[in-house]
Amino acid sequence: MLSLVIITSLLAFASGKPCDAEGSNSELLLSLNKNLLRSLEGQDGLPNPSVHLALRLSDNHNLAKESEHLNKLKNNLHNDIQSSLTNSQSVVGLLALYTLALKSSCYDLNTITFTVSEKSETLLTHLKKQMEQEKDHIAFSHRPLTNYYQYSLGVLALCVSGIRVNNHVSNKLIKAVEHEHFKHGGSESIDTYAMAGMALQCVKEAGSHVHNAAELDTALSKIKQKLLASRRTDGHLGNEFSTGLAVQALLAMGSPVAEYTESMVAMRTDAKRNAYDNPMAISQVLPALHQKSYLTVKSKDCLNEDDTLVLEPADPVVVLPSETKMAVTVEVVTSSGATAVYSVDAPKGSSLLEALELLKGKNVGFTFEKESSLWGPFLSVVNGEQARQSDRRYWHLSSDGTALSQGVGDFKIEAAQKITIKNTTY
Ligand code: B12
Repeated sequence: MLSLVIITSLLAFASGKPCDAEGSNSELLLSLNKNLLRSLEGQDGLPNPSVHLALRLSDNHNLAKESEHLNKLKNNLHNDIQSSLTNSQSVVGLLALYTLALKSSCYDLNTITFTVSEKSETLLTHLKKQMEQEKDHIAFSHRPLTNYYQYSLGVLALCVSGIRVNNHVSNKLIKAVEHEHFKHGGSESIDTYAMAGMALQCVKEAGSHVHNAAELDTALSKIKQKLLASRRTDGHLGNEFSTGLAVQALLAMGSPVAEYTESMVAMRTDAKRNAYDNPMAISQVLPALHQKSYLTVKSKDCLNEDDTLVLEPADPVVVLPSETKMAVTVEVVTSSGATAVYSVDAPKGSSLLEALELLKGKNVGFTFEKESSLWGPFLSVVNGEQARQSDRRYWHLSSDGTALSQGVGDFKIEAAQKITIKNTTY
């Protein structure tokens, strides 16, 4: 027995990975995997295709729960997309995530159809058509109808499904990389560079982009350079929430391990301090921690899969509002520049959403509305003024002058502060 322990320790030492570190990493992966699986249970609203994709890219599975979720996607998400298509809305990102989710479950994509104007066509045909519309919109106004993140998702989903991506469509993405058009609010969108990287890497590997092979390579090198240049001293690429996608892109591009080791460590540290409690955040980080990218969906065969992931019954957690109150000043800046200032005392640890609800309840003139999205509640109307996607405007959130990296549902009030909600163009 003793000799076995010594041999195991020696082997671990020789491979440079101490046993307990490796053990605790796989425990961490398992716990993130379980959290993601558990998120399916309390899910109100639409089933999340990004969560499905991440569950399917994991090493451990609960095949019954995954197949139940697949059915929900095929019903509820399908119906939602159907009504958007009927209303001629651009839903290229959702169509792409739905495609990736189905493909990750090895589902026959040709059997999925939508009917518009009494004509039934497959999911992939609709995705192709929406990408054409997005491309035409870029040609006309230099930006997609949605955004370049969704445009990249569209290219990626078509490509991993074995569809030859129209050269004009991929060229628009290549040009956007060249002209650095990937912005999130005022700063560079590392998430978008990452998604574009995976999409263009897939196009390169498909070998269909022969005419502009050199331009494609230049775009890929530029993306890689952008991702690496975004590395912070703590190892994150961009911020906590873009690191998962950025590492996925580096993996897809075949980067050497040394280029993403620090970022892996940063993500594990985040996971240990429960920074990823939003299922959407876990869904983008978990594949990277499994050393996989969305590109691996292409070769997924769904054979001989593990089926050992079980959820222990969760202890009911009752969170009582804290007795300690934090003074929050809320400043609203409308599109005309008019400013209104309010104050509210919010329990320490409450979400910004809860604080805003308290403020609304004080009947001092502050009102707001939210829309649901895959990331949670998105603030859409404040004091009766809507910041609309169609006008390229949104309500930007900041605390004491620093942009929030989370939305109203996730950001917690831990200290007294001034929250600014500003109607901003993008
Ligand atoms: C594009 C984008 C935007 C655009 C969306 C409009 C558009 N048409 O382009 C704009 C610039 C408006 C935006 C705003 C914000 N964003 Co943003 N956004 C993205 C990005 C790059 C892609 C989203 C997307 O299209 N997904 C694909 C589609 C299929 O999914 P979807 O859920 O249907 O998409 C919609 C929602 O995601 C929503 N949305 C966009 N951002 C956010 C942020 C939050 C918190 C919520 C709830 C919803 C939301 O807009 C999308 C389009 O309609 C993601 C990157 C990522 N990794 O996901 C960041 C991302 C989601 N955004 C983020 C943040 C922090 C914000 C802001 C809170 C920034 C701020 N300080 O104000 C605000 C939202 C404030 C509010 N009003 O509630 C973070 C969220 C992290 C987190 N833990 O919650 C991300 C992950 C970027 C990052 N790495 O930091 N965003």
